[in-house]
Amino acid sequence: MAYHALDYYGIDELFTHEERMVRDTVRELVSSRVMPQIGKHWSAGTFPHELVARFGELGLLGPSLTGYGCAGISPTGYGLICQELERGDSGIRSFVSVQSSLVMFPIWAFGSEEQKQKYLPEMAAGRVIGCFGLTEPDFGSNPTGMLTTAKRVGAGYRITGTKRWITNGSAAQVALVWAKLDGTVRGFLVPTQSPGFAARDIHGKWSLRASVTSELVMEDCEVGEDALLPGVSGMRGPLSCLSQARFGICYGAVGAAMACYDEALSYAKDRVQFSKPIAGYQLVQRKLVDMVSEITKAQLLCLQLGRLKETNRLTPGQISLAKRNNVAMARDIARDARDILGANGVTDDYQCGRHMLNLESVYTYEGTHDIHTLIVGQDVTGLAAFDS
Ligand code: TGC
Ligand code: FAD
Repeated sequence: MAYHALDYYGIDELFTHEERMVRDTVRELVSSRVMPQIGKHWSAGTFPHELVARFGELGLLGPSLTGYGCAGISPTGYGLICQELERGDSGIRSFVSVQSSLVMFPIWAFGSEEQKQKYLPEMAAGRVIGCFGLTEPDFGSNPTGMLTTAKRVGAGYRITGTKRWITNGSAAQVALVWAKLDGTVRGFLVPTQSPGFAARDIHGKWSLRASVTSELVMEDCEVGEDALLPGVSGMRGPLSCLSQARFGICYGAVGAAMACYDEALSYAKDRVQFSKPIAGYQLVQRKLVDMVSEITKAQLLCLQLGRLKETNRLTPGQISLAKRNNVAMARDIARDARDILGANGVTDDYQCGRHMLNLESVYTYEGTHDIHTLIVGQDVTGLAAFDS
């Protein structure tokens, strides 16, 4: 089925020529390379690794970073890349979010010159894959409580602990592991071949099936002095990375919603029940119009989010508000699209069921919907409601 991207308010004209070019390139890539095979990968629970080199060639990895082989496009351009990739599948966008925002960004922002030279050009080309280890089995929404520790030994560090739910975990050559060194959270670039490091995949997911999700186990894992990210300490380190990735997710969720709307509209125009296509019935039109309304609002939110970021005015609270709104919006639209498709909507002949299940993970990761409620709640009231 040809894809018709919803743009009810002509928002397209508010993007720069370069942003439109990048978006159209990724849209075409998703149509030609992702859509024909994503259903198969999702069913098999495999990630399409063959796409990674192409992402590198097109400059989609770390795209808004400058230097070191990165494309240096605008934050809005990065957002549009996420939108288009998630139109294909949330797992594909996750790969790019983790590589770009959660691993390349902190190396670029907090790494030594040697670390930047060593990792960034290889990661931009897709020859080295990274993962981001923050969450632990008992510390998800509250990563500050992490148990993973690093101790100084000789000319390096010994890391001990377990990270869980780590995207790209077993596919990565380098893991950015957050661990407490003398009680303070620090970032360590751990080569995954290091002695004492193991990545075990988590199976049985009914969401983000076309994405690698792993547990990282570090038992006296020894790394060199050069593994420590020198430029940041405390929770500001991982939370700064999350701000970058959440920004991309705000756009990505819109892409998933646009895919579901497009499928539902096309199906409703074709599917005849009683005397006419179901698109001609008021109740179905109400669902489609609600989708147009919510997607259009989310697109405008994203546009302003990008412009605020480009002028260094974007706050974590504003990102949380958009992550919370846009992912919930996409999750609702995926479910309504599935409803419009009737029984066909529960089969993998159509994509809305896959998006619906993927969006359950997106609703939870990078801060759950409720945690983002509390972040914005704290921002507007000045009172934190996370604890007690
Ligand atoms: P808090 O005491 O408020 O702040 C600690 C320090 O961090 C600073 N800060 C931020 N800096 C940059 N960006 C942000 N968004 C920031 N938020 C806070 C803050 O100014 C302070 O700095 P300093 O210098 O004064 O020390 O933070 P807290 O430790 O109490 O945390 C509160 C809370 C609940 C908001 C935080 O823990 C949180 O966001 N929890 C949710 C956990 C989460 O989102 N995990 C995601 C794991 S990664 C993932 O899911 C990847 S999915 C794969 C994919 O992306 O596709
Ligand atoms: P919990 O924190 O146990 O939350 C469970 C429920 O309790 C939620 O509804 C939550 O909103 C609620 N809750 C928690 N605290 C409060 C509170 N104070 N007030 C009110 N309600 C509360 N992590 C990484 O570090 N790197 C990755 O690459 C990564 N990839 C992921 C990929 C997938 C597919 C998934 C599913 C997760 C991934 N995660 C990753 C982990 C993700 O960030 C966590 O799952 C998320 O932060 C939530 O933590 P949790 O699952 O432990 O849930």
